[in-house]
Amino acid sequence: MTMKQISSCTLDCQDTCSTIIKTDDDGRVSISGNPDHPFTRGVICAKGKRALQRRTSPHRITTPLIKRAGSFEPVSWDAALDLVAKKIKALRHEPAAMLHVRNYGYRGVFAEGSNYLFNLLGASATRGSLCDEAGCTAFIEDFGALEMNAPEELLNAGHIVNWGKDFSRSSIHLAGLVKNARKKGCGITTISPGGDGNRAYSDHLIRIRPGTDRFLAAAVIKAMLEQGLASPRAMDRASGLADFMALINGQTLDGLLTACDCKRPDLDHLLNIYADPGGIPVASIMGWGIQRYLFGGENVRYINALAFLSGQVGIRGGGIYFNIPSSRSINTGWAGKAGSPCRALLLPRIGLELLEADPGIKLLLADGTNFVNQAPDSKTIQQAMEKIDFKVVVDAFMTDTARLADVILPCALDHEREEILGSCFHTVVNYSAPVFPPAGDARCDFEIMAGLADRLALPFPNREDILADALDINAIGNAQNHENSIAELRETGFIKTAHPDIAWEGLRFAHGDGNYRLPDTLGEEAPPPDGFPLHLLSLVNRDFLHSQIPEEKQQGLPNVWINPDSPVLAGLDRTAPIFLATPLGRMPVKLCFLDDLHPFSLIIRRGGWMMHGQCANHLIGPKISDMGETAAYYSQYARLEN
Ligand SMILES: Nc1nc2c(c(=O)[nH]1)N[C@H]1C(S)=C(S)[C@@H](COP(=O)(O)OP(=O)(O)OC[C@H]3O[C@@H](n4cnc5c(=O)[nH]c(N)nc54)[C@H](O)[C@@H]3O)O[C@H]1N2
Ligand SMILES: Nc1nc2c(c(=O)[nH]1)N[C@H]1C(S)=C(S)[C@@H](COP(=O)(O)OP(=O)(O)OC[C@H]3O[C@@H](n4cnc5c(=O)[nH]c(N)nc54)[C@H](O)[C@@H]3O)O[C@H]1N2
Ligand code: SF4
Ligand SMILES: [Mo]
Repeated sequence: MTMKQISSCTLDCQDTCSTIIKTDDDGRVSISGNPDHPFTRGVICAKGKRALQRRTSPHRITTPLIKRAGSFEPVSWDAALDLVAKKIKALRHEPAAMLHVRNYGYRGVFAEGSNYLFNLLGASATRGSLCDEAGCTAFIEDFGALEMNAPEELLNAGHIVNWGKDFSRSSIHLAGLVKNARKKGCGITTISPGGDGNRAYSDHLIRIRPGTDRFLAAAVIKAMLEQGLASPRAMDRASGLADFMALINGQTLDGLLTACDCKRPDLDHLLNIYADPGGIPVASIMGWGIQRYLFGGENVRYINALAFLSGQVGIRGGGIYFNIPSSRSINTGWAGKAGSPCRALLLPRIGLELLEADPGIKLLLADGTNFVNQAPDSKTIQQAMEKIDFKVVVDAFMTDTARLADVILPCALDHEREEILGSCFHTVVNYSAPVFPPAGDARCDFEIMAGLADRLALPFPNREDILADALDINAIGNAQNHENSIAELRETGFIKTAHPDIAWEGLRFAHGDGNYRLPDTLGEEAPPPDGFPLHLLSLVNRDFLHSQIPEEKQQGLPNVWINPDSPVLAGLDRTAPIFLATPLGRMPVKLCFLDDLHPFSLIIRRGGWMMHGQCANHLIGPKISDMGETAAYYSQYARLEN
């Protein structure tokens, strides 16, 4: 008889799919979507399906490893944990010398274990973001909190304006909703530098110069205000309106359009949508790409301002889609109760931060991240890592980061560990089940951290205590029955949480005065540095999550894409080897073409490993966005050369 177990994908992906793992009589295992899940409805992507192959991959690390004389040797857990504990003990009196680096390689309630331990130690941590803090901070500036309409409200939209989400790559369920909305007659406009997979999803495309959405949004706002088309109700609820109007009045439409390489018909198209007197609801979707720039926060704030001033916020079928906190209905805050880090180094410039840290870092523990590969300025990170006395990496693969460790602790992966997690897009809480025992000697992170705490004679909570507090009672609306809720979660794999479908109904915002905040600056775009005319866009890879790419898929030169009519191709010998170059260095690449890409943009798909010559992050400088201390990867300029 086939056995079915409900679980969930815990990859760092907004969709947070519920899964079913089937094991038949012959022991054959398969994974599919859980059809009962109210949001993900039985559909999962190739990355989620690959969990089974990753679990049994021949490249997987399944025993603890200690580096001796430059090579890794398998050791027992006792030997590995004793050594790590000894090194931590030796630094207990100087906690700042210990750095914990953690990202979202695994998510959930129990995944907070390493944060708990390092908070307890009062060690150094990181701050800033490789992902979405610029946008999140912009939303909080504007609205006072991160909120958005329920995703299903997209089906009530009359028009969807997509500011830089790649529907074909980064979220299959958002793509499904957009497709269904379109079937119901909703128009779709996409604004992007082109070269993405949005054509098949869109009725109208606007090609924009990378990093300049704030100017296009400001141009539409200017035209809207000049023509008296802004919503009086919205204007009434805005703080900073007079200064904002003065700022907009000081701009010319021509100047704004030139800054973003757009034309008057692009502006008119958007004006007709956002300020349609017929009153169709317009939903705006923002990808994370638009905020990976030096002015990433402002890009988001001007799009927000446009949607808000045109009266599209707080209504059914309208609103702005970006993010909700994925921990909204669960309690991941338990780790914070242990204490707090003594200082925080900036993750998007971690290489330089490590080199400059005073007091210096002597011990580093990284879990759930391949930051040497994924953060900008990888070579500097690598050099800085080599200077650190003792490095521990908790991972299941020999990544660019793991390779530099003195000790590797092998972690359990998806479907080998129990987890409760939320989504930053839908409002359902999922349960990820320990369907399989961890491969080989691997252990889940929570146990690894508990083992370290034990050796350090530090307290560590037990699983039952965390479970007892795992769900946010207000969100599940079930105050008397927390235990039943956990039982339900384990049984069905998910629990619905209560949340209003419409964000900001009545235009009451989360700021103290209840008002919306308009931006008061509009950052000018600096010209490209001499000799580096191309915007380097290191975009998501459809088939893999970040650097979680099987090594056998990383052969040959990495592809880069450019518009075949780009003027920068003149003078390039296409028959000779071609290099992608920035002021930081160069790497050999294979040239590919995309007709619709902005002529001064170059696309490389991110995630490839440095050791396989596939990673562009050593060519990307550690630039920081205007808000939220986020890596401004896409503000890197580049060129192609022989
Ligand atoms: N397949 C896959 N899916 C993923 C991930 C993955 O690694 N692989 N990662 C997950 C994570 S953590 C994240 S953060 C998300 C990221 O997913 P997305 O939000 O889709 O983010 P990006 O790939 O950074 O950028 C997406 C698009 O932004 C557009 N873009 C770039 N610059 C600009 C600009 O200046 N203006 C406009 N209008 N558009 C621009 C580009 O056309 C690009 O296709 O995806 C999640 N989903
Ligand atoms: N050039 C460029 N680089 C980027 C971006 C970009 O736009 N351009 N955007 C980035 C974005 S959006 C993000 S979110 C970050 C992602 O940066 P990272 O979070 O560093 O991403 P991953 O490469 O997925 O690395 C996660 C690691 O966690 C491991 N892992 C999986 N499960 C577990 C577990 O249970 N326990 C432990 N301990 N480890 C586990 C995986 O094997 C993997 O090696 O980087 C980004 N890097
Ligand atoms: S990666 Fe995202 S879309 Fe794919 S299965 Fe996991 S949660 Fe679902
Ligand atoms: Mo991300």
